[in-house]
Amino acid sequence: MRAALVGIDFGQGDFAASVEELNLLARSAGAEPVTTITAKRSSPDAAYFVGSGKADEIGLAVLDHRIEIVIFNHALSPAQQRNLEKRLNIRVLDRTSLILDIFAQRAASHEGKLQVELAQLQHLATRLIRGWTHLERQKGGIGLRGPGETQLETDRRLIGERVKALRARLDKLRKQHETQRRSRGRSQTFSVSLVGYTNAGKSTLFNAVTKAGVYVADQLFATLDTTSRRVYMGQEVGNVVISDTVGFVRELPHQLVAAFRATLEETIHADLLLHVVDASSPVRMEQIEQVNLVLKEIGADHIPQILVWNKIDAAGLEPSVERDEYDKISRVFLSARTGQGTDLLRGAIVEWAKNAPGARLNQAYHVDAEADEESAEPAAEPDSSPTLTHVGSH
Ligand SMILES: Nc1nc2c(ncn2[C@@H]2O[C@H](COP(=O)(O)OP(=O)(O)OP(=O)(O)O)[C@@H](O)[C@H]2O)c(=O)[nH]1
Ligand SMILES: [Mg+2]
Repeated sequence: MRAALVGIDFGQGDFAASVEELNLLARSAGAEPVTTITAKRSSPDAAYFVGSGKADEIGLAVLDHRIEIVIFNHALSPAQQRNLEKRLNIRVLDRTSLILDIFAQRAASHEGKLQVELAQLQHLATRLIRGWTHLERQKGGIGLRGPGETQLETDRRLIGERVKALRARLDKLRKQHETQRRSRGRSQTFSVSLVGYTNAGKSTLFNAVTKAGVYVADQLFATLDTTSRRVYMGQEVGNVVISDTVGFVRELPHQLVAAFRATLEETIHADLLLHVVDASSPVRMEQIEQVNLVLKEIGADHIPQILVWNKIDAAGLEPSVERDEYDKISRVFLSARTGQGTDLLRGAIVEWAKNAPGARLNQAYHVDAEADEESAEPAAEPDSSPTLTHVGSH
């Protein structure tokens, strides 16, 4: 599908990089960007987001390049989207819808699909409701209820019901996760979650460390579902659980963050986050900041992090480890692709796991951990003297 990209420079951040990212997002959604239209503004226009002159320029580009869809690098209000579609006579997509669309295409698991549908419906609902109040105000009089409005009301009610059903099902799944996590908590397995900007190389690193065959691709949001693997890290710490998760992006639609709470549960409850950074990206610092913002939004900003500077092969860096002022490992430089430095990361995980609260217990426990997780009864109360109980029972 031939697409025209529209990016407006409001003088914030790295504009070129953000347009380049829109290009990647569009490609990841299956579109083929053939032209990019940019402009500078101090604030968005209320009616068209861009000025009407710019809108006409977009209209010309649509004809010139036989464009099938126009994609904005911004969140458009329902009115702006409608006005643009009318004026340009073509489908207009905003950044939020684009990301929702990629997620919808990628969702593979039952849970992933439910989460995406919930986010999409919530996105749609705000548009319907706003359209509805707008119509209400316009008509105002008694007896002027047209079939259009009745239809809207029905749509809104149906969406409301579906949202409720989806929430209930996701809630049930969330409780199941909680049960699984609690049983793991009982065995005190140290848990590590890979987080980071989309395309940073989380899945590649996950595969390198766990030998799992998770899908890796040079596209945004290749991973949507959380995959966890138990990895034996040697005598001292026994097993740790490592999870690969969905990537983050600048201005991740908040409906998605909320909907993916269940998927991100592993992250929220991890003992340690491996924050994977594409060291070869010129906007890596901005990406780190964006990831930390999302982590804050899901309540995972208090979990200790190791910054993993990945892709050192592309960045021309050497594998190494950096420590903070408390002598804790804070950064590891490696290449998930070539494997350089992955041993340093294993060492870092072992060191963190050894020093974690409950580490001794895990050590005494690791031999039977696998069997115990399967048979553990759900929602056990925390033990008051876990060390003795667990060591004694084996
Ligand atoms: N040069 C280089 N490329 C890498 C390295 N690690 C990953 N890549 C590439 O980066 C791209 C993204 O890798 P993924 O592992 O899918 O990234 P991800 O963070 O899981 O991405 P999402 O799941 O989409 O959020 C792929 O093309 C990888 O081959 C590395 O160490 N060096
Ligand atoms: Mg991935």
